[in-house]
Formats: sequence, C-alpha cells, structure tokens
Amino acid sequence: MTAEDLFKNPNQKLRARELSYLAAFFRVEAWNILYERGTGHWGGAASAMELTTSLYFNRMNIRSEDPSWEDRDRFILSKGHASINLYTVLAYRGFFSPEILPSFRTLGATLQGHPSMITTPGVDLSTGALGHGLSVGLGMALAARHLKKSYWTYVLTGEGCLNEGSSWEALMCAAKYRPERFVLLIDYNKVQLDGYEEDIMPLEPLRDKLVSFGWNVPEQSFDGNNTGDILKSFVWLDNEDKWPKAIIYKTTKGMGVSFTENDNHWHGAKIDDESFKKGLLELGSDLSRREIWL
Ligand SMILES: Cc1ncc(C[n+]2csc(CCOP(=O)(O)OP(=O)(O)O)c2C)c(N)n1
Repeated sequence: MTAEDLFKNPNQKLRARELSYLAAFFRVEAWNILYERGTGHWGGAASAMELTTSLYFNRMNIRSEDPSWEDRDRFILSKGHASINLYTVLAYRGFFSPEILPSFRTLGATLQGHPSMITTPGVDLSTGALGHGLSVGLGMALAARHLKKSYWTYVLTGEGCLNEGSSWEALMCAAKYRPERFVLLIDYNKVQLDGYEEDIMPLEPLRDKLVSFGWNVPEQSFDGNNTGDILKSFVWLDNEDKWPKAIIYKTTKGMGVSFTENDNHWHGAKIDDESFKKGLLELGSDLSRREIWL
C-alpha cells in the first residue's frame, strides 16, 4: 500500500499504523520542500507531524471541498512557523493540490511562510506571532456555544506560545467560561528557537500550572510522535466531561532526521546539500520500514 491509497477516501478514519506511515511521508515532503526553497522551519514542523496527521486523518469533522463550512471543527496552528507541517497535511487531505507545495514561501504564493487564512484554503487562523492562538481559539469555542453549534476547536502550541502572557490570560478566561469542545494540544519538545525551554523560560511544572488554572489535563503523559498514543489521548478527550481540556504531548523537535533532533540550530536553518542527502536517506528508510507494516 502507498500513501496514494490512503488518500482515496479522505473521509475515512485512518488507524494508528496508517497515520504513522502518512506522518513519515509528510516529513519526506516537508524536508524536500524546505530544501528546495532554502527557507522555512523544519524542527517544529517535524515535531508535530503525528499530531496534525492524526487530527486531520482520524479526528476532525471537516469538508475539504468546503473549507469554510460553518460546522467544521476548527484547528489553529498557534506555532505558525511550523507552517510546512500544516500545508503538507492540508494538501493531501484535499484542501488544495500538493502540486503547489513547492511554491512555499515565494512572493505572493498561496502558501506563505506563516499560515494565512486569507490566502490558504483550510487555514482557520493566520498565525506566526506566538501567543495568539489560544485567545482566538477561545473566541471560536465561545462562538460555538453562542450559536448552538457543536464543532470542536483545537489549538496547537509549543512552549513559545506558552511563554507569552496572552496565553495565560486565555487560560484563565477559558477556565471561567468553560467552553465545551475547546482543546489545547501542547507540542512539548522542550527546544525553542535559540535554546532549551528550561534555559529560556521554564514552564515546569506545566501540568500543575494548567490544573491550577482550572483546566482538565490527563495525569498520564502521551507520546506525540506515536500515533497509537495520540489515538489513546483522543479517547481520553471523549471520555472526560470537564472543560476546557489540555493535553501535553512529549515530542522530539526535528523528529526523523537524527542530526536535527533536539537541536535548536534546526529550528529554522537552511538545509544544505549534504544535510539534505543524509536526512533524506534516514527519512526514506523510515518510510519504507513503515510501508512494510501496512
Ligand atoms: C511574539 C513572538 N515572539 C517571537 C517570535 C519568534 N519565534 C518564532 S518561533 C520561536 C520559538 C518557538 O518555540 P516553540 O514554541 O518551542 O517552537 P517549536 O519547537 O514547537 O517549533 C520564536 C521565539 C515569534 N514568532 N512571535
């Protein structure tokens, strides 16, 4: 089975092994495009690949043929620098042709360096300035309540967004109004643009902080690079009553290319020729290993 087989019916709910395969495929796409363009953010895009793949190919109620469908589930990539992640997922989920992926980050392109809800079908919020996603997502979730709609709102942040004061205002406000179906997903790779989270601005004890702010957060941790674990976290989402909910996912920045893992240099570095070839070998062999599983 190939990736193409998995896209034949985009509305089917893929299983953990299929999601894992797709995420590996999307990493290859992202690595190629970032290399070709000589710009963009690899580390945080690679880190969240299983998360976005699982949301879009297992969980979210969306219509790629009608990106503005008013009952659609909303997704906000608050860590907007990881745009290549969202673009590969949206393209293969049918929001636009994968053929435009190579135009990423060119002047006037549909696929801007940071996600734009004006230019790109399927993007629910323009992001890039860290710390806004949670506030706007809260607004979307409150709007659902006001309009008596049952769509879900998912906000994906890294540590950078949580270092912004505006995020904590939104956390407080969400705990006051408790909107249903409002979910914060944290891509907790612990590496930022210019160093480790614990050196720049430590978030620990993160779960305790969120709980003390009034959020429902699972006690167990989930591996955000393991699709089986991510699906378990979705089961948790469905079985809990108290809103709002946050899930902390342990992830690896630069996941999939060994020399980029946990290294802030690869947050947004240009991929040179030699690194590209080495990385592609690793990503390719990972992909073929997963293909055998299917
Ligand atoms: C308000 C704001 N300040 C600074 C930046 C520059 N910036 C871009 S990414 C980043 C670090 C993000 O770290 P993290 O959220 O951990 O990203 P990830 O590892 O998930 O890619 C920073 C400081 C920004 N985009 N917005």
